Amino acid sequence: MSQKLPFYITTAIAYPNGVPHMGHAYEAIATDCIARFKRLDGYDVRFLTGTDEHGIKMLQTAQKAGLTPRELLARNVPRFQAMVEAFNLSNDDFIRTTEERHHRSSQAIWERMAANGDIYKSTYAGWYSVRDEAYYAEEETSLSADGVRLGPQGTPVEWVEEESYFFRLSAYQDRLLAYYRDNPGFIMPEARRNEVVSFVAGGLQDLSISRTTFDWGIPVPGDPKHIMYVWVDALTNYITALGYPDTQADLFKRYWPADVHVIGKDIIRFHAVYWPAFLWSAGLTAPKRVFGHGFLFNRGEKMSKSVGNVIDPFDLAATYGVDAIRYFFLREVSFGQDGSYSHEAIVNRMNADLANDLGNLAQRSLSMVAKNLDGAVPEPGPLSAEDEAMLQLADGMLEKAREAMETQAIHLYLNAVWHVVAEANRYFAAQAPWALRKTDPARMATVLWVTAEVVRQVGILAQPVMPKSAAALLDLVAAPEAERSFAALGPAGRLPARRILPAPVGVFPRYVEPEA
Ligand code: ME8
Repeated sequence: MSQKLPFYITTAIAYPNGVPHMGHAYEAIATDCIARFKRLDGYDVRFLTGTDEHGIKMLQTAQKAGLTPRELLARNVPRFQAMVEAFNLSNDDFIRTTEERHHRSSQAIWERMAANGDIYKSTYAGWYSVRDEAYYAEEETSLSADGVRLGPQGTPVEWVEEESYFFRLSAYQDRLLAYYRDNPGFIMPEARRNEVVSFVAGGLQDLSISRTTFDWGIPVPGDPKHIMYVWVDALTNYITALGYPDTQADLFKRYWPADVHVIGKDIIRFHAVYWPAFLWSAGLTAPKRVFGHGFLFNRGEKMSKSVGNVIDPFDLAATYGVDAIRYFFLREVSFGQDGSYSHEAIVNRMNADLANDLGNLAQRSLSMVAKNLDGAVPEPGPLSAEDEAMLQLADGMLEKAREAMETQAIHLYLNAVWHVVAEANRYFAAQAPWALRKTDPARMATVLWVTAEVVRQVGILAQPVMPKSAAALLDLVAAPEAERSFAALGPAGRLPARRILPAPVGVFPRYVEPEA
């Protein structure tokens, strides 16, 4: 077995009651960036994504379209799988909750929770939001101006009264609070943690975990008139994919507990309250971290089908390119905060950060190597204070990036890398190697070597965010496959003199507005 440290990371599993929207793609891209970063940093990474296919929302959407739930899935799930391809995700597995392995696993966790005395039968009478697939206490709901009762996320709730199994969530209040206290990094970012702590400290009600009025779900073991509440089955996906209920399975032993569940802020309660309690009840350990990212808005407005501003991620990728979109969202939005996007903002990042700052730096320096040095990496002469300072900055990127990624601060990792890109542009302009060509060719060679070395290191560190373009950048400095991980950063991987470089080609296209 690998000597590498394991790292297990997951996205939420999306409801395929519609096609994927940019919020889904955003979560997937961010999680992929973290997974790739950890892989390049020497971890044995397992990355899971998938689809959440049960529940009354799926059933109602299918009925409205005159379809069975399975027909609706056949229509939409391939779109989520296509999104995985289109955005170049590096997931190791794609779980669908209608799979047999998942039914087995969900029934097993139920049986373990029941055996632990945490499940009992009673009657549920209370509010339910189909859109959120969530039960809410009366005091969490309110009446809208037109008399509709709404849950805390603004979605309509309906009154439900039926026989139901309950999970003894109330019994876990103290243990949850102790877990939050002893593991301050469990819920990130901090605003989300405070929200959860005050919810739990306010007192926990037992949770209704089965329904009898529809049958699109996983039957309760021994009482198939009941189907499981969709969130019991949904959360279990994270262990199904590791082989649960076989806790001796290689994957389970190696990767559980998860290092990070990346999810949106609207579903933090399920992950940070219900999920650890279910796991403890079943005799398993809680995940190490739940990271609740923010919501994306289109020009500051919430995406909604009725407003007609839902952006198709496939359209965005086709218009600007996959890597440009990945870069834009991860650089522009502080991970954990809400973010907004617009055509102008995307074009600005593409042209300023990518085409100008990074693309031109590579193009200008490497085309001088091609023209003046027959495409061979020069032997650097004695290094000036400016050269040393530039190299030191480049060598320092990894530490800053790592520190940022310890807390999933993807934007800070990218800031650290692009700060070096900006400094390298300043260095290149100040050293003016084109002017040295005649006056001091040895000095020109040194400046070109330093710049190419910075391009090499930036190329390595840009791989998690822009896998294809960064690979193309590394091709330009002829980096061998074995020297593209973080182990090749810093002095260890310095660009060797006399390496022959290919003719430089542009890697980052400038966005040009199509003719009206
Ligand atoms: O919640 N911006 O599925 P889902 C950013 N099946 N993220 C967004 C977003 C937006 N505008 N809209 C949604 C579910 N998301 C459950 C999850 S996990 C065991 C079960 C995020 O399709 C959302 O926060 O409604 C969630 O993390 C993910 O997309 C899937 O949302």
